[in-house]
Amino acid sequence: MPSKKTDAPKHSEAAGNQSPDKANTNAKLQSLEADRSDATGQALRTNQGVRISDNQNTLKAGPRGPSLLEDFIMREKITHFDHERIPERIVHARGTGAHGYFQSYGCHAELTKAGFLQDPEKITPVFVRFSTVQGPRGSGDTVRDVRGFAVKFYTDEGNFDLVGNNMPVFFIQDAIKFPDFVHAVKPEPHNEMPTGGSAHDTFWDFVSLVPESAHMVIWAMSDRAIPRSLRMMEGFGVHTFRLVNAEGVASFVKFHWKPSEGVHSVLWDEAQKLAGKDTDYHRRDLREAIETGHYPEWELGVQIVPEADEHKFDFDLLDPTKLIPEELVPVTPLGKMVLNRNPDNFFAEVEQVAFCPGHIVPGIDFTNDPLLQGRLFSYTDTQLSRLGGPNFHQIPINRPVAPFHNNQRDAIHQHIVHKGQASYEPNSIDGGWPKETPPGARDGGFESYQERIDAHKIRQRSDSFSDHFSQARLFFQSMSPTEQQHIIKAYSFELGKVEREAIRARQVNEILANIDLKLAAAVAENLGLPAPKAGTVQVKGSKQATSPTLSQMNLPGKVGIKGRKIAILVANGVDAGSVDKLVKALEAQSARPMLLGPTSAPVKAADGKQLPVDASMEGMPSVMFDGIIVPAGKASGDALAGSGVAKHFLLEGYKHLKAMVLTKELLATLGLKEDKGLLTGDDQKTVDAFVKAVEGHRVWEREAAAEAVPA
Ligand code: HDD
Repeated sequence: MPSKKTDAPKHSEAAGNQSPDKANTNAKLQSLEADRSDATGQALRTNQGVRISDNQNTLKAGPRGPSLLEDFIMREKITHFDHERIPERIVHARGTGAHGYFQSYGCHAELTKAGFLQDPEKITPVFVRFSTVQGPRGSGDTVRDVRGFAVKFYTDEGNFDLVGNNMPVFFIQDAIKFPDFVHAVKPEPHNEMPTGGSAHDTFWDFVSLVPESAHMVIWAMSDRAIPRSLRMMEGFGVHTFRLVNAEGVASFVKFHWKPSEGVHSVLWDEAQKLAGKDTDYHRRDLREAIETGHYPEWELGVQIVPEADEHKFDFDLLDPTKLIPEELVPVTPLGKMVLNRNPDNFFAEVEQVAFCPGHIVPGIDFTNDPLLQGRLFSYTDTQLSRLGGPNFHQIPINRPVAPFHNNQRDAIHQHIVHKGQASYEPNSIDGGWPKETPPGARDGGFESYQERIDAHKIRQRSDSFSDHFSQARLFFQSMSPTEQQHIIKAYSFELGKVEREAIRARQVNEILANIDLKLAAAVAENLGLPAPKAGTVQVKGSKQATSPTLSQMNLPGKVGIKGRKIAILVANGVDAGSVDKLVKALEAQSARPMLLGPTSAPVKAADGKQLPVDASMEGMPSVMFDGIIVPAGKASGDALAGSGVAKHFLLEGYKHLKAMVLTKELLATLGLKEDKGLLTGDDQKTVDAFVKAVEGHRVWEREAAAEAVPA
């Protein structure tokens, strides 16, 4: 579909040049194409378009006789089925995605000439895929792992893929180590265990031998690795990129996504339970949030470093194991992204979407970060085996909205019927089309930033990449005491699963001791190892002691309890008025209240009316909720107090530090004490306090008291 007229169009397909008959035929063909994706009202047919009369029985010689080879209908169906699976992603296989849009806050022309960042009126479609890293396609959502955060911007100047993670640094500095790292973290080759996690010998063997991983590993041992929701994660482009303006002036930037719902995590015990009780927890959460109109939003921002300041930091901007503390360079907001449409078909969209950090548009450019440089090769390469050939850009989810004409031809799965005689350039036969566009301020062809390079060809790591512990220390010291305890427990849990004592000891003595001696001592104690007295290297130390924005306790949301799931436990005899009041109050806050009964059957309220429930307490256990309420009603309160399932639900919610409203009687039965987030009553004051507690995500003050409650 050429968009420009040729000088001498020999094979023009512009509608204006077509005969009415041809236009008619084309319209008919297009409507046939549309019919293929929507089967409503359509007859069942073979792939060749033949109507099928019997989809239940193979063609046989008699009702009890052998099947006949000539049954082309059965053969076609089974053959297609036999080839339904494609290779899963080598990493980030488990994921989910959503459509949405990006809108710039204003014109950022001083920074970049990228068209989608010039005009606040412009809506750029996006597709986002979130993922875990280690586990296969069917693995659990809530495992301890890094989360992928990949965004495809379908800009009118071409696709821009920002293929990041929910952590701002990476495990290794050079792409040549990526296969080693991935082999170490993946399930072990002899037994294919564990699925989805890093608590095993090969991972800890590798990271304890590769100190550059220390910073990323401590992020992975923090609560960031067990997010409450994909909606509640920050995203990071990780590498330093360049933005280039129309004058050719470049700035270094780090990309950030800031979620409007804040940065929140589940507790480790919840994460483990959820992995069994709802393997699809994050997938479901995102889908339901969009379905119910609670659209997740992120602000895209950049930390900007002028070219002249490249060497002003005590770390190298090209080192992907380093972040720029936000206190040194604040994040400048550029625009916002809203996810507002679920995919229609998981395979076609989420499974087939193909990201690549090399997909950039004019106004954005790379740096010499050796990890980024290797990624530029790897992603397209992997699609060749995953998606079967070099035409994966023609799959609908990958297709740019910008036109893409060139002289690349043929290859497997070619969907475009290229017209014209010339598939080379220059040509005179097809008027010379398609032609190059000279670089220019706007609408120019892509031009690489003209960085001057004068160097020897060598295999060598820069000295400026050699400090591996300062920022890991900065991270640990920036955590709240609660977060520090979670990190200690995570290292202890993971290393506790490592069978070889030498690996445990190496991690404690040669890595943790260089990060923080208190951290090392606490983990050593939990593993029954002697506490190290000193680190093994001289750590330069960061210029700043703490960076508050690293602690997610300092990253609350801006949208109250929007989209938070609240369980309302009901049983026969519940006060329907109390339930109604609570539901309305929560819906007014854009939360998602759900009624849970002893079974999925409706309960009989005190006024005799039937009250339908959304699920049973067993079907939707407490780990799926952000807050729990027991409404008024003597008989229903007694029923819950007599139910082991209900008591477990409530105690578990208490243990997981959730905001709760109970009746006074239930509070006494469970032997719990009121606290900032454990309330009684159903008046407005109680509801307000409950909402505030949910907004705070967890009642951290309760942590010590909750320790004594059995899991
Ligand atoms: Fe990667 C997938 C993020 C380093 C090679 N990577 C992949 C995805 C994300 C990231 C989010 C999933 C994309 C999707 O949803 O389809 N990767 C990162 C980040 C990195 C990183 C933030 C470091 C800063 N990756 C990295 C290196 C290499 C790769 C150094 C290879 C040299 N990554 C791949 C891959 C994958 C991939 C093998 C697997 C599936 C795919 O690309 O499409 O090519």
